[in-house]
Amino acid sequence: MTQRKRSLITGITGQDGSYLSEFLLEKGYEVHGIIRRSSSFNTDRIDHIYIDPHEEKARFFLHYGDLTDGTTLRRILEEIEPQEVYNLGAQSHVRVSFDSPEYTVDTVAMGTLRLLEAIRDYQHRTGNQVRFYQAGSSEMFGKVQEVPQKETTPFYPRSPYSCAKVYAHWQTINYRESYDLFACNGILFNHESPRRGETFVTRKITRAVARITAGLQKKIYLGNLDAKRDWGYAKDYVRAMWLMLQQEQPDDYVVATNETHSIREFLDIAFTHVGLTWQDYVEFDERYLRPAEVDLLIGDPSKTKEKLGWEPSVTFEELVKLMVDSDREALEKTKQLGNGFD
Ligand code: NAP
Ligand code: G4F
Repeated sequence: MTQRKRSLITGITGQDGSYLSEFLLEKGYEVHGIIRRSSSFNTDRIDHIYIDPHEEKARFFLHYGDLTDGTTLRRILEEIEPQEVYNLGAQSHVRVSFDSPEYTVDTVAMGTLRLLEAIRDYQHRTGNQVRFYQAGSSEMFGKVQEVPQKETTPFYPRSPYSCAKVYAHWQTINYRESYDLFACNGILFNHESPRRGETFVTRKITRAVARITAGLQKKIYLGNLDAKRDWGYAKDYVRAMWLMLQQEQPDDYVVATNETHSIREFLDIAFTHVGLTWQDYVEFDERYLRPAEVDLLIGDPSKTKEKLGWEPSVTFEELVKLMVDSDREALEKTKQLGNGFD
């Protein structure tokens, strides 16, 4: 009998970690994830796929650990012996990275280095090959040097978060070239979903639309509405991560839709979808501005399409509407349960 493939995911409780887990389970993998100890539950996004590990059919396992704790990363790696490692863990909020730069860099940059070192030693000691995915970001292009941005576009990071991602990107290439590690960088442009964290602008807007239509909120306070992003659907993007690790050679890939839209356009579709005009509800709050902004992102995914056969399946308009609909349905369910409605 052939053994199941084993994968290890850091950041499994996040948006992408949850979709990637579902994807890998469907492919027949045994999925292991690293979660952080928290004083309250932090597994909302993966609760629906969790099975008691005592059950024979269980293929989904969680391990306590942290990217700032190298010893534990090593221990988990040795114990699980995964063939594929997806490094999705990060303090991933750009604005917050200006408030907590040291912690962000420790997690994003040093965390990646700790994991690469652990894999390097494990591979050397056992001779077992490990394939590594690094969750890189279009934020690395920052003050863009070329439009649209592709794999060869120079980086110009504009936040502690993106500086750390650039470090992780180059360290991943360094380990590939120095130690013959099968290591890939995905350079992913913004990707969203109903599971997107509530403080990222897209989800903040779609949640507000749901709450405004339910009479629970009157205004939404936002920062810069002129920034433009290349927004795709998270479920499509985790498929690209997996495809990268199935190739004959490791490489780096841009994953994007090749379309860009402003926050204003996002607001327009979201509010119009429920028959409202966004200008009646949006207020400015400078608290949401960043010391340095990334004005325009638009990715050229030609290489990814050609080499991985990857295509996005959801348009920008569909994405906005599905997020609004999902937040409205979630609120309706809460209402029926009588929670949060006085
Ligand atoms: P997310 O929803 O913010 O999830 C981040 C995950 O990292 C969570 O599981 C979080 O755990 C975990 N984490 C945070 N600090 C950690 C630490 N010190 N040790 C271990 N785990 C830690 O992010 P996402 O949107 O899924 O993105 C996944 C990855 O792709 C991130 O690396 C992000 O920077 C990168 N990325 C995202 C996008 C995007 O548009 N979504 C685009 C490009 C790149 P808790 O649940 O306990 O907080
Ligand atoms: O939704 P955002 O916070 O996402 P941002 O900064 O583009 O970063 C996300 O995508 C990156 C990929 O490019 C990831 F690497 C990163 O981890 C994260 O997932 O902000 C988008 C834009 C920004 O220009 C911001 O200034 O929206 C603008 N914005 C305006 N008002 C706001 C707000 N952003 C947030 N979060 N909150 C606001 O009230």
